[in-house]
Amino acid sequence: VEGSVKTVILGEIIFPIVLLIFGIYHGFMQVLYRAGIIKDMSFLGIEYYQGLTLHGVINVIVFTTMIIVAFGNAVFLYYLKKPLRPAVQWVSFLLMVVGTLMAAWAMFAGKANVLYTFYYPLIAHPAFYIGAALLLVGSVIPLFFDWAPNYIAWRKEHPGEKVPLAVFGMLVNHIMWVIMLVPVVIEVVFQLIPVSLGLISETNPSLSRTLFWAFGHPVVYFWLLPAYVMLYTILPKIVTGEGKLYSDSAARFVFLLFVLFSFPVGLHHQYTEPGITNSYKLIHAFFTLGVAVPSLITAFTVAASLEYSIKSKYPEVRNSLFYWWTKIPYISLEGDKWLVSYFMAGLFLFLVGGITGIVNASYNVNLVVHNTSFVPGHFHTTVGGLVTLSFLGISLYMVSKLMGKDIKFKGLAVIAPWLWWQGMLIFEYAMSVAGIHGFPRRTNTGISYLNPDSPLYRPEWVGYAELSVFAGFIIVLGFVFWAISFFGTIFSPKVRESTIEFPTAPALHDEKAPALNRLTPWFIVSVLLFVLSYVPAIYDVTKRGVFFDSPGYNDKNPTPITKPQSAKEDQRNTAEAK
Ligand code: HAS
Ligand code: HEM
Repeated sequence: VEGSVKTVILGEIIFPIVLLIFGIYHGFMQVLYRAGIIKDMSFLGIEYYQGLTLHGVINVIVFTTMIIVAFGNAVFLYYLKKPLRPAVQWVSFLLMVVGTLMAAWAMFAGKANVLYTFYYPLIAHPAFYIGAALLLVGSVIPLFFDWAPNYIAWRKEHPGEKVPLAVFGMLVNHIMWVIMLVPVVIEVVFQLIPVSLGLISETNPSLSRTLFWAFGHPVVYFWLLPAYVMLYTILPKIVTGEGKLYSDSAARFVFLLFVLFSFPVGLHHQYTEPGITNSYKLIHAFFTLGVAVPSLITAFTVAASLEYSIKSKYPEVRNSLFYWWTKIPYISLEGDKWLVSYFMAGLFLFLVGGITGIVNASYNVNLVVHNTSFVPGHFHTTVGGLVTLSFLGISLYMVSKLMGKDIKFKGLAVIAPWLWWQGMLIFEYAMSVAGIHGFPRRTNTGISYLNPDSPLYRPEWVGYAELSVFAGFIIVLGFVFWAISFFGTIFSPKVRESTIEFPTAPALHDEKAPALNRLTPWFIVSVLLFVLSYVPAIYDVTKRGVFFDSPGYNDKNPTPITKPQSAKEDQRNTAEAK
């Protein structure tokens, strides 16, 4: 790979990773605030909710989106062997960078303390929303102008052949991305930007939350599926050097099940909201349990691929039930095996993330854990676990290939994911157990519940908060090890031609399954399910029951920052009466 497309892909990796340093820093600040080690509303000029917003937005909106686009570009380039268009790539990259910088300005200037979920009635500076919109627009451009045309051309040239699995997964994922953006774009364009610009003074917060979560849960699968692509294509190969994926059809079926079940689930974030009828929430609860199924199939297929590959290479463990686990190269410097550490550490974390996800999803059990630290415990082992580890691993891999450099400080790069795994596991334990005992999320507990001088003091939470500081320290250490290897590699001399290639496992079972290669029917059913599952909820929050518009608020003051409509109307009525 040469020329400007290479520069763009490298930019899509290095730019968000530089920002991730701030993102991780603010994660560490969070544990310090919550344990009362920082007993203040701000630190070094950054306020508590400002830091929490920076942490969430950088880590799960900017970092994930840009790495997914970079990985997608590399996947399409390598597997389809068709060039990407430099103009398309530059427009996409620059939109993402400019958008991110606009949103970053608003956040750093303290004008967007609205958290990464940014739904109403919290309201930010317009630069935050417009910046986020540019980032999202930039991220879909490669799909329309590079990936889809190349995919169509490839299919014409290879009639009857299956498109490579990695391309299939990334394509499905990005089409899902475009669909899930629809509700959040409606929210941003018709509710948030108009209020933020002062064009309207009130809007409906229940509607805003419902539109946000119609995007906010599917988006977790947008983060997850690229990691699954790596688990299906790369991991089985590198675990022994000549391993195989257990079943190609199972992998494709998994991606298609996500197409069906990722959308009708958002109400599981709103179980506690009185404005939506319970039975619709229950329907979303059932679909949520349904969306766990493709992950259970993945657990089976990945484990079967590992078992098959290890047992083929080491006949001495062929008859063992569990002993073959010991042959997995958890820590190995040989060839590409260092990447195994990232995937295995991620998988072990995801097992916990899956269990806690099912706890969250179980309607009545959710009432115990909702809005407690149980929830951040859950998602630091999903998006902060498997997803981040896979993305860190693949970023290091792609940078070394694209720049033609050897991986430097490989020893640190191999230990890093295990430190991350250990830290996140402890963090998850501390947050989840404390959460079951009521420890709240999104709260500066150091100046309230964990402050012995406060009437709110809850000593039973102190130990868990302190344990999460210890965990945070281990995770940060893991990140530093990774960063030394990453930047060491970038600044080392070039030793070979720049290229992009991915180790790819052939499939053991590779049947032709035409139904799994036609995307359109799956997406039609998916959109229908999405719309049908949301019609009653949207009706509830706009037309039925208790619904009303509200003025906007910021995080500092419980008084409205936009003028209430009713006051304006009152004035007009009074004026008319006069
Ligand atoms: Fe979640 C809240 C339910 C998956 C992220 N989730 C969140 C939030 C985030 C998030 C960010 O139902 C917080 C939003 C906020 O700020 O309020 N989640 C689920 C369920 C799943 C799930 C049922 N979540 C994810 C993934 C995420 C993510 C993936 C990011 C990438 N989540 C919820 C619910 C809430 C929620 C409620 C709202 C809570 C509330 O009250 O606010 C499922 O998709 C999980 C399925 C996963 C599995 C695990 C399979 C295991 C595998 C590993 C196998 C290991 C192997 C190793 C093979 C069933 C694949 C073998 C090793 C050998 C040696 C052999
Ligand atoms: C929130 C710690 C890394 C995503 C938090 C919170 C803490 C924390 C303590 C606040 C919980 C609350 O009060 O609700 C850390 C530490 C990290 C780390 C110590 C590593 C050193 C990550 C990573 C990701 C991530 C890698 C994702 C890629 C999030 C998100 C939130 C969050 C989305 C929610 C923000 C919100 O509620 O608005 N983190 N985190 N974190 N973290 Fe992390």
